[in-house]
Amino acid sequence: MFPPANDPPRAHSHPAVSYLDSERTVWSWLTTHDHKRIGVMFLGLLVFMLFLGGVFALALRVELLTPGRTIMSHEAYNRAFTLHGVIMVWLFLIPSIPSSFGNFLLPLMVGAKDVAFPRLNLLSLYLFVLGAVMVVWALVQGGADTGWTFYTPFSTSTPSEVLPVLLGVFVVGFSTILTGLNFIATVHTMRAPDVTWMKMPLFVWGIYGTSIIQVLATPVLGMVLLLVAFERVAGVGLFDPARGGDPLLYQHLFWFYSHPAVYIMVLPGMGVVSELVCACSRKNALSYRMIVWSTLGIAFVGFFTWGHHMFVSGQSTFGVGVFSVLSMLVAIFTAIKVFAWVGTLYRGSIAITAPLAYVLGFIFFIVFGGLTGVAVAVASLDQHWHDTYFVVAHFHFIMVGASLMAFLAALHYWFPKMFGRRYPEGLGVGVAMLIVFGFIATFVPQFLLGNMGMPRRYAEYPERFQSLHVASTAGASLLGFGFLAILIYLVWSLRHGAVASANPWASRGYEWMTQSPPPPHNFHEVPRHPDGPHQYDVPGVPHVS
Ligand code: HEM
Ligand SMILES: [Cu+2]
Repeated sequence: MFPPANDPPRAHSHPAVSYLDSERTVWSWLTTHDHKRIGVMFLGLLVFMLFLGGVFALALRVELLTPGRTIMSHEAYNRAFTLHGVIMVWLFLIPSIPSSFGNFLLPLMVGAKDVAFPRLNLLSLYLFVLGAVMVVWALVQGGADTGWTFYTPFSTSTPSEVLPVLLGVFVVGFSTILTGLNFIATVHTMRAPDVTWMKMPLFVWGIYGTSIIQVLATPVLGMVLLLVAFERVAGVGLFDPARGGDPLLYQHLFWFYSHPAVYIMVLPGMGVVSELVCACSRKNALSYRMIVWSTLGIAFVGFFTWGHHMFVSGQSTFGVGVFSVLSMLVAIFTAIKVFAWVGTLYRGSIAITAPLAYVLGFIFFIVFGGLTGVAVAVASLDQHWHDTYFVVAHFHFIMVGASLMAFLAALHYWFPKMFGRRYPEGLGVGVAMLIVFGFIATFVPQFLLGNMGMPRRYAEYPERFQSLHVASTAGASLLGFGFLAILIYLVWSLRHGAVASANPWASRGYEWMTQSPPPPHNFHEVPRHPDGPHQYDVPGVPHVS
């Protein structure tokens, strides 16, 4: 592939024992304080969650193949889409890139030996496992049927297993907060001398922006979920009007967290893409500063747009107008990033690799997801689209099309660093194309369905919607095949892939300045990099033609 650029001489002459091999017992993994091991364990857990959520997704798509009942009862359908949403949002997307790649890479990228609080990091992992077990336990008990949003008063009155799910998500929230705190402290206190704020890797900026939202917004979610649990158990009237409560209060509190949370899901992916456009095109980031400031802008404005989820809830007309305009501000920040990425790629020396294929998919999907976001932020249009498949398609474009693509880009790009092996590149590119195609086939029909009036969360529908549903299910099965293929060739590559050099992409990032996989203490000496990690226009850096 690429010739090595800044391969450290030591990595070849005296390969030190790697973090994978330093101690081999299960106990040493379970009690480790090494951010790299914790990141790898998170990665394994998250891939399992993605698989579990994916199984429910496919079950839902099979049910929707025919207008009437196909494989499950209405009751089972409600439980399946709830579990799909809960698992995908809280057990996969929210922690996905920060807990796995963030943990593995952030200390390496700031030239540190570990995160600021290594023990707290291990606690985050345990809390995640505890919360996930509670949710999966509820699943075995029959599952909940509230949807991932737990809207009241249904969630406080349905007899399904809501309580363990609420508490499980609450516990996972703690894991998120602790991880965010750890990253903020690490960025503030542990950067190597050359890692100044304005020379910090763009992925680190993405994770930093995300951490701020995690720390500020997640407590609101934790509180409101506890209140729902309290209402269920103690019967006090907080949200249920029959008991004197206010159901809209719930929606405000929930979306005050959950709108910013969509940026928890997408900012890390934006960080990955900002990092990869430079490495894959051999060019400096076009407007590093704009990328940084728009990251912080998104993190800030994201807190003031929650009301766009409540346009049809009886909000004041003035409120609707304010939330509509504020929502559009977010789109401006996103657009700034898109221009910076496209401008970076423009006239770069580009080699088609799997990470680049996912990055291009990401850019395409976030543009469409973002533009349809602006469309639903127009309150008058949202009267028509609210609670239809149009919204389902909008958020899947961003959550799957952008966030998940970025996760896959990261997985391929950093795989050699994490495991010291390469995956088969040609196969990777082929599967990436299958996935992008499967994604388009799955979600474009859903925009059309929504615009024709197909409501979301329904197991049955009029016959005229069937052909589009069949197209969507066909696309989803391609996606399923693609993910399975990735799982198979990456697991194969762990043992049989070609051995990776320290810097197989000829990247300028700090993480490539140590051997692959890195030694337990990351670097033999503090890495120096006066040019910064995104400078490709310096003499001696190889270009790919
Ligand atoms: C950038 C990442 C984004 C993500 C991850 C995202 C995610 C979501 C999600 C999950 C929902 C559905 C919530 C539910 O279950 O009801 C949603 C709905 C919505 N989004 Fe986005 N969104 C993003 C960007 C945007 C942007 C930029 C805008 C506005 C400019 C926007 C406007 C809306 C509106 C108005 C709704 C509510 C539609 C309705 O329920 O009728 N979104 N989004
Ligand atoms: Cu929102």
